Amino acid sequence: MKRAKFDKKLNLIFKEHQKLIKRKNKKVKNGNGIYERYKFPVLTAEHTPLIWRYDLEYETNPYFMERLGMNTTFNAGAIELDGKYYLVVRSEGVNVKSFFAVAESPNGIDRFRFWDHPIVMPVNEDPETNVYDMRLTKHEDGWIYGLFCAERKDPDKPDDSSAAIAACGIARTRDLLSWERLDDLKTPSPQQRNCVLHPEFVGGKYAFYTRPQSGFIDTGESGIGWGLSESVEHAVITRETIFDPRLYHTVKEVKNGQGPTPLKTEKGWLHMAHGVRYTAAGLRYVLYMFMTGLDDPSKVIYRPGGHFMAPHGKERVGDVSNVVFCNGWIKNKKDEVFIYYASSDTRMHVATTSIDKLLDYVMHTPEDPGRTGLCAKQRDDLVTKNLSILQERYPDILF
Ligand code: M1P
Repeated sequence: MKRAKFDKKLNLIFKEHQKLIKRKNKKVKNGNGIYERYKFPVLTAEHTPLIWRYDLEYETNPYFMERLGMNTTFNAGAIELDGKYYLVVRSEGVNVKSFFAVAESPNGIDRFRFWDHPIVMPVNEDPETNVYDMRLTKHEDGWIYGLFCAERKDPDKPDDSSAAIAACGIARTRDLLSWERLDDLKTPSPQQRNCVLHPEFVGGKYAFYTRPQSGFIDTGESGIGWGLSESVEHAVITRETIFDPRLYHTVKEVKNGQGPTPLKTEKGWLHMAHGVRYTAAGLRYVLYMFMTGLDDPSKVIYRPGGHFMAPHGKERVGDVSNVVFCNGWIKNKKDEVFIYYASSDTRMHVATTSIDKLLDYVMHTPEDPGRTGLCAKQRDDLVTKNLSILQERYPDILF
């Protein structure tokens, strides 16, 4: 390629990239009344800075090739700071290693722009091979904590090249720019993923949501767990209790995991979680919600039945298809809620709602009664009520 052509291409891709970053998002009309989805993903691999991917020196990249390609941007932690919306994104290169990178937006629904530099997370004495799925917590101790999965090869299974150990890595920051790495969380379980720090002290201790597992893939006796630690710098949980177990023939039949840090409301703590089921097409990940008590954040007080969100349309296809996953949401000063969810381990989306709507959803959606006959009866009761309303007030609608 001639120098002039190289320069032309460089100018063109920067212009195109800028157009993508500045693109306005649009609400999709006629949602389900609970939240609104948006037309465009908020972040894709194409949104990652060109300076992450290309070598812009003509002499060392005469064909203008991507030297370090990006594969996906997904499973982002989220936080609001001084009125701006920040995502700490699981950014995966084509070499399947993830790293964290900050993207910010002025309004939370579009114009997310990655910071120039990715986060080079400090490591402790046993550097991990991969990191992913950060949950951000503004803790009452004044720090912002990021809890994430730190994955290492299982040293006890040298012949199995897929055998891994997942641990909960912990880092803290004040500005998302510089990070202090703390010890990994120690719990009775050999594996941990989907760990989240509760934003308040409980009995003077740091409180963690956990997800113990017997193996990297096998969950064993699993579910969303809870444990307390005296210290966060050297966090150790000696007693871990499961308060939201996986359950036969539900959206969390195979496994589940706490999503983002729960949101405090006057009625209780709002939780988002993911539930996983085996199907003939493989695993299916959906989101579900529940509420825990203000007096005890590990006691479920409302449990709306079924999924809150499932993969929809184009969201169903990606690197790992049929997955929605959420580890970040933001409640702003107006009590609007921005739910950041990833589809199929590939891209980030936003859905918007409000605290009032989520409370209504969580407190008034009937629980899963557990078996088909009771479910049919539950629906039949609603039908009877609605028919009488229609006959009385909207008779013209009936046909
Ligand atoms: O591929 C779907 C998800 O699988 C894992 O989630 P879990 O720990 O619940 O099995 C994680 O690797 C997650 O990042 C991924 O989105």
